[in-house]
Amino acid sequence: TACSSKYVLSQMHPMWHGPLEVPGGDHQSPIDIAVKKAVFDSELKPLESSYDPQTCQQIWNNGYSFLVEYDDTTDKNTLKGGPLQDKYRLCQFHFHWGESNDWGSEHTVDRRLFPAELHLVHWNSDRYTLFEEAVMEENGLAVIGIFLKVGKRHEGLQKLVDALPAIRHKDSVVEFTRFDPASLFPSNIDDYWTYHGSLTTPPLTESVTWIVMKQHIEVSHDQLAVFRSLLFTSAEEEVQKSMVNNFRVQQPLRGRAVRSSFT
Ligand code: SG5
Ligand code: ZN
Repeated sequence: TACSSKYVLSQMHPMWHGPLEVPGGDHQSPIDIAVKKAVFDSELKPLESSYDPQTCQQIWNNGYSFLVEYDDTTDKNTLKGGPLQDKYRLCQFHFHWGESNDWGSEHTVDRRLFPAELHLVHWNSDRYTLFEEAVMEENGLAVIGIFLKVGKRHEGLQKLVDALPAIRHKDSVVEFTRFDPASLFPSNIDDYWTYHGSLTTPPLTESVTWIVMKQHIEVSHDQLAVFRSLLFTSAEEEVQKSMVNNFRVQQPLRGRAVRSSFT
């Protein structure tokens, strides 16, 4: 499989605080989506998601981003359809953002950067029993990517924003309940791009079917400012570092196809 490739590359990354040995491959993420080069595929079905807000458990600062985690021991939050052959289970969602509104997303569209990007991470529960197992396998994960643009305040996002001051430092966790991840979807989820890629943080395994929404959501500048008040550092560290620019640099497409569900 793609993730078994053994060669290693060294790269500098804002989040990873220095050069890091990471497994390399030909199917890395994120990428630039060139709209005119994407190939329309009439076989791509609409996505079908079904989420239970009661399964939302906690929110934590893991030193890369903040994650909202769901109980994934049963099939209560599922994603199927779209480009997917199997049923996938939601385990967490998180964001990537910049220090200013001029950049912050991981994917770009015709080289256009967005101030932030939401990732909803799902694992294949038809074929695997644990997230940790799925992470290593082709078709193990499906991640939905949604771009954020600055505009009107987002009502659904505000409950999250209100919880952030409690997890300002790395490794802080608080209970977070009854949150519907679908409240962060754009109104049209039928139009998307899809391609095979990788996680954008270690372990960077090439196990991800990426589904990137064409339509963005709008959030206010003030809401993003609260994201930027989080810290990469733990409470014990002397020099505190703002959690900003927590995105990976773009990776070469290397002949991969990006398909679109729309013309
Ligand atoms: C994996 O990739 C990581 C997440 C990481 C996303 O899902 O999970 C693991 O490696 C656990 C075995 O990290 C964690 O959940 C911390 C334990 O998410 C982040 O680090 C937040 C940025 C990254 O996924 S992504 O490709 O969608 N960006
Ligand atoms: Zn991510």
